Amino acid sequence: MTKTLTQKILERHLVSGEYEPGNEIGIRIDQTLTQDATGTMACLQFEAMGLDRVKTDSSVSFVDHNTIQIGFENADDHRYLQTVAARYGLDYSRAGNGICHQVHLERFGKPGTTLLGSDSHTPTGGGIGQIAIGAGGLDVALAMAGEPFFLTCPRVIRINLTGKLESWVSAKDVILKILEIFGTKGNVGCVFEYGGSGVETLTVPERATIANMGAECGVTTSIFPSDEETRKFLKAQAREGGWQELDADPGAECFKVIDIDLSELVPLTATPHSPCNISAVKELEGMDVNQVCVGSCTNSSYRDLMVVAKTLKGKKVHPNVSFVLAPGSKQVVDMLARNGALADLIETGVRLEENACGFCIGNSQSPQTGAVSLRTSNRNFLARSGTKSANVYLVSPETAAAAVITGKITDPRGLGMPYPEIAIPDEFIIDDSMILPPSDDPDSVEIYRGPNIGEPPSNDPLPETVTGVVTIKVEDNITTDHIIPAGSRMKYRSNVPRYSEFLFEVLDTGFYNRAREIRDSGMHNIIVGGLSYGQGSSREHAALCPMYMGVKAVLAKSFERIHTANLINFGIVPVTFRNEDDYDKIDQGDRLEIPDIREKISLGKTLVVKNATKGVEFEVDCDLSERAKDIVLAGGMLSLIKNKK
Ligand code: MIC
Ligand code: SF4
Repeated sequence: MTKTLTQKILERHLVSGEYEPGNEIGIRIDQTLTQDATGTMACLQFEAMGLDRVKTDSSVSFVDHNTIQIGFENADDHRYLQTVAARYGLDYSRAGNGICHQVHLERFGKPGTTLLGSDSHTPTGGGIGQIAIGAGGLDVALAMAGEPFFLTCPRVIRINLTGKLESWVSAKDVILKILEIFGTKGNVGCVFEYGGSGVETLTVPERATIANMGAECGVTTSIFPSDEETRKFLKAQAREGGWQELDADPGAECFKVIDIDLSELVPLTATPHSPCNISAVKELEGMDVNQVCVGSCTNSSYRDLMVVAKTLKGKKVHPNVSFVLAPGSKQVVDMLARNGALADLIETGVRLEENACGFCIGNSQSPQTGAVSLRTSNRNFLARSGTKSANVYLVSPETAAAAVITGKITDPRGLGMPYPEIAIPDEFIIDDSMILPPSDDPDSVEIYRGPNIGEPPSNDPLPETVTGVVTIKVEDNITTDHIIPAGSRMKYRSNVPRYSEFLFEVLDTGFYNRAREIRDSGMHNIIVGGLSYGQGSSREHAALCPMYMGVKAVLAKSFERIHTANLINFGIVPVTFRNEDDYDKIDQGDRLEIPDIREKISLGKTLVVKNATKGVEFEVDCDLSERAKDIVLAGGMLSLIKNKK
């Protein structure tokens, strides 16, 4: 029987269930990655499991998100993470070493293995033929403890690439095209598997850019074959030993097949405020630009920054533009420093940020009021830049560089200069001194806990009946950035009571006070959402903080994968409208009841929602696996684990 690459790797890692799309399966996780904004909670949860050592082949703890360090909180978190890593057997990539996905690809990723990361862009590893999946911190903590990761066995969408990209068109334009085709919703439970003759024309960093932003479509992951190009990349990273050839069998059956001729693609952009609002750059040409930001885990590789440096060599930043650059890793900067490209960039007038997420997560370089900001990052959700009125356009490094020169949105093909083709170097500069291995004497390591670090909050078992108030009713496409912002608020990630004050801040600053009053009056909070609720990040705080505020159920037209898992892990019931029109039968402030929710979930019976305010009732769905039911009934995974002890 012929198999997709996804099937081959998943089957090799299967520990429970059968490989059949739609089934729940459990897989063994070889590698994990965490980053500081999600990793502190994940490590606290790991510690609570009482193990001596991580059980994976490799677990890496990265510090790349909260590196601005205004106040003591983040530095304390970093120190905590460093000591936990030393004690429990994780490698620790220090602040300054780079963005988790970029560094992981460079120094750790291995074709044919599984990687679980507490960050939604973990699928970047698909660029070297890994099954790399983003998940909530608690799921990653469990994987670190050697537990399987449970997921819906995916349906494989094959994306056949043919042809070769024209000059000034690059990998970002490929994934923006894919976002135009698939959108950000309706792709839950699928994997994008790339193949076809066009694959060999793309280098590993380009493949990684494409795999990275598959996250915006909501797919479980994206994967490329591991071929000679992969070997070349790993060899240049002095890691050729980890290479193996991997591809789908010819003719392997897929859920869907689409063809993309790379030679037909043109420079594209995602316009505000969603990565799937796609336009050709040409159509927006001439629009004034205030800010250009190059970097993020999507486009901060050596290849990307070299294209920008070569395009800008000898030029100056346009007077109306603020040009920001956040390199992906220390290795990338090292390369650019030694070959002179960094000097060229400095000459242009660039504003250099640290090798970290930086502007991408909105904790720095927020643009001016109403700005047009061109960014090579992956998300342009409302207010993510830190400026709610700003309009963020997602573009390739080529399009970004063109705007730095002209001060306007410019199709880079019209720059009238030769295209700087960037080859993968034969050898990258290898210096892992910013990656600290675990301690040889773990028992001697004392875990550092700053005052900002609290215990993960606990939850009660699911009540017999949910009786509550609709604290907020939101529209379609609500992202985790809407639910709980990152940016300057993110420094409270280890302090759930404080961080919860910012819930839904972007949409409705009254949420927190209403939720607190309802919770303190002994009622439950209920959230009502539209289609694709919980898009975007893996941040489990979008479930953990609502749990802390007494939210017991979210009713939505549909949910995104990682957020559903997070809701379940924190004991919040994800309920879907059986009939989407019933969404209109609820308003914010309505009193709802979901009678006998415990019993009905446990027996798999249909749930009914009674709207006492409107005097109507309707049936809803809550399709949970037996495993998920146990978690929700216990009040979340941590309660379930405690009960089992
Ligand atoms: C993001 O890009 O939104 C983040 C910040 O990296 C998140 C993780 C987080 O919120 O800590 C993600 O993508 O999962
Ligand atoms: Fe960091 Fe941005 Fe990538 Fe998230 S998307 S990991 S914030 S660079």
